[in-house]
Amino acid sequence: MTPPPISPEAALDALRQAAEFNRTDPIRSGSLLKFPDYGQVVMTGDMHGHRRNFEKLCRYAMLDRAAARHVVLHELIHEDSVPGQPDTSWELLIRAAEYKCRFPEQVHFIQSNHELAQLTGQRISKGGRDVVAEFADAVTAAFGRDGPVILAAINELIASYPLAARLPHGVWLSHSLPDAQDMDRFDPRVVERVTFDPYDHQPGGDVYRLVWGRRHTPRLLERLAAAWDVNTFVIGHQPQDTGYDVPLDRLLIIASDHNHGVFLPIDLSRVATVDMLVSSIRKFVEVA
Ligand SMILES: [Mn+2]
Repeated sequence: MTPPPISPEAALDALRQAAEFNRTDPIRSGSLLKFPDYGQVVMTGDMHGHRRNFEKLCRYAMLDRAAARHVVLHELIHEDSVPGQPDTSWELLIRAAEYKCRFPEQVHFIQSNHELAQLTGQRISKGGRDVVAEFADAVTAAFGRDGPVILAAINELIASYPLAARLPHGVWLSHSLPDAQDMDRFDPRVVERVTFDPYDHQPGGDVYRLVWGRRHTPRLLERLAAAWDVNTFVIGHQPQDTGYDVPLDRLLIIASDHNHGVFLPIDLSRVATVDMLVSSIRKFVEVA
């Protein structure tokens, strides 16, 4: 067995400490991150194990030199691996945990459906493969007898994630939004809670609906905007071959998981329309 690129001790340390930093994040209220009205937040889309884009993001953000800059990460695991090759996206998750430990007040995670599925053991098929089982197998293959304890620490990290973020001038950040058809059954106050029942994470649960929804309508956005006191939504979850899309006039979807992926720096001190956000989109290919 080739040794993993990070020792089990260092990985455990990073995962557990990052989880604690998530739980005690000073801008966290319930399961919502409330950003201040100064500085900048760099929103990303799904990353799915894309280490090169993550490294570019770190180089761009220069968090050591910009104390008022934040980075929001989500859906880091479950890469499109070559058939027969292990899913190594656990490396990205551990790197991101280390990043959180280095900059606990600047790096933030939010919940996604792939990570939630890893936590609950729910099966997700991608091209006929069960990516949840393959991820667990890959961690066990990489860490040997430390595999189970690493997987438990990964679950602790995922369970510590907040659900969404609100910026001061009416911008909402989350992995996705509930389906329009579920709006009447979805409780937007789920983001105010800290603890969840297993049911919340299962189909029909509010956390599940928030991270899994795909069918959005102007009416849904209007209701969520009123419930959360925002105007504009930035999410990931739906693949974007060209990096982003504006499917509805107050909804921007971005993707960070391929070579045409993008990220979005947002000025926290100013009001931003969707058009302004779109003009701020940066492509990973432009970052050295
Ligand atoms: Mn997703």
